[in-house]
Amino acid sequence: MSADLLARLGIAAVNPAAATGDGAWRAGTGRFDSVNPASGVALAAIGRAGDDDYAAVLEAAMAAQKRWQQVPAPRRGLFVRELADALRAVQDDLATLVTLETGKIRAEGLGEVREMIDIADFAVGLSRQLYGLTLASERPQHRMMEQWHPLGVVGCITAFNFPLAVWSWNAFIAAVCGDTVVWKPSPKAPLCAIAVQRIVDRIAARHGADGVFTLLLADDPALGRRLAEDRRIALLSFTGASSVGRDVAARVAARLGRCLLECSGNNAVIVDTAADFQLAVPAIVFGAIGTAGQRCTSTRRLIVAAARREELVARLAHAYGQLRIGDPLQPATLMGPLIDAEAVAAYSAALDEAVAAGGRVLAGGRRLPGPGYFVEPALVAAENAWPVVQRETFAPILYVIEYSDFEQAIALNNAVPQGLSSALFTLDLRRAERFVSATGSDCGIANVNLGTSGAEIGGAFGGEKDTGGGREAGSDAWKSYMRRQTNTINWGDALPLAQGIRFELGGD
Ligand code: UN1
Repeated sequence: MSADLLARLGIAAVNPAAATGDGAWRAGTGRFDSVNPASGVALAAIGRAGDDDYAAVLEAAMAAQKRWQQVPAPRRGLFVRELADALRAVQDDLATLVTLETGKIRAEGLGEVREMIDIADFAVGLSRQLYGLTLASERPQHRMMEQWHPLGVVGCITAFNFPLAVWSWNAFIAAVCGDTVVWKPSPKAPLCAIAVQRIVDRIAARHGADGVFTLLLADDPALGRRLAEDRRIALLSFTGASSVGRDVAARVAARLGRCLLECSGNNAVIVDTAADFQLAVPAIVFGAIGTAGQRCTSTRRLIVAAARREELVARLAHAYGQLRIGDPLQPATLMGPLIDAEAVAAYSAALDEAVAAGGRVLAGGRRLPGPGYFVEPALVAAENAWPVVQRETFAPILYVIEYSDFEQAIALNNAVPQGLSSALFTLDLRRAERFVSATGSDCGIANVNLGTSGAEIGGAFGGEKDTGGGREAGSDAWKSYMRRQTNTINWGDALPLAQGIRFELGGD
């Protein structure tokens, strides 16, 4: 069944390493495998992009951008609209591929493709709304305005956990903005990228969009570093761990380039004395175990009012005991595997470290027998200051931390290096507003009575501190993909200077 599906999506037993976006593909040098984390078995082999492939892709992206920036934005939107139609037509197959390659459950695979379609629809509308301001000039007979011009070639480095959606947040917005996009997907999810590039290949030529979306596949970090150091990359969008993001940012900064970072989260849910457990319990469980705890928005810390701790832990432990863990393709499964053996080792190491620090495992916490990289989600009584709690471990571990007064809960929420997402459960209006006020949560996302993950595309997505400060997807995140030009037009017959400066040339 999976061989048929792969063939329908244009995936062979051995696949190429790079696509120049005009329907042509390049074999690369060497190979690596894409592995199904639910079975540990290789799905297909992929070529590894080398120097020549890199050169060819960058050249194609540069040349395409020179043309593409001249296409009117609403017409650029038509390309994205047709991609959205094509995605709708294959959403079932594509969702299954997401599940096969990343192990996320089928409902989440479908959600991922839905997220692509949503951002495509958003980008189509945006293609008619790339507006600038007009401003009042201090000089007579002068007009001042801002224009937003295409930026250039955008590099897009994505992680395995959202192998499609995060690319589409960047790529569809960048494309309507007049940029071209070089994609370097995670080596743990290359087949998803190949399947999407095949769809792009079918559609691009009709829209004059050859080379707008290109692809480079490799399993070594050299390729990412190369993109970071390449002056031709006007913007580098990076999604992944803060430790890598820090290195990417330094390399991009050394050439005074721009980057857009979407790095680690360490997201907390606060459960207040006035919380409605009907909402809080399912939201916490989905936040902590959704995508097997491998979202940057996953709930990692539970900050609970002392008076409600016992009841909440009992309800969560009960829910954890009922979870159906297993084959992510089965509709009844709620949690699939971790991505690989390394992720299982990181899960075990984090639990050991928490226990050594004095933590108590309240539920779950065992590795499950293979094949595949399955673990039980864990609930661990912990303290916020422990180094293991301060770190992002990409696994379904939820640290339970107690608080006595609400101000302390906000302080605990903020007392980690990361600042992506946060949530508060309360029916108390004052506390809800306090949480989202300027001195409340310090995160890019702060929700009330819903969980930390599962953001809609319409909002700007990203976070502060070690999360990197970038904003992607909706709202005015498009501005990162364009360059702003300030224009002042003098339509009079005199040359008044700004700031009232008098500068009169002598003579008569
Ligand atoms: C990520 O994990 O990198 O808000 C992105 C969410 C998803 C996106 C997560 N819409 O959980």
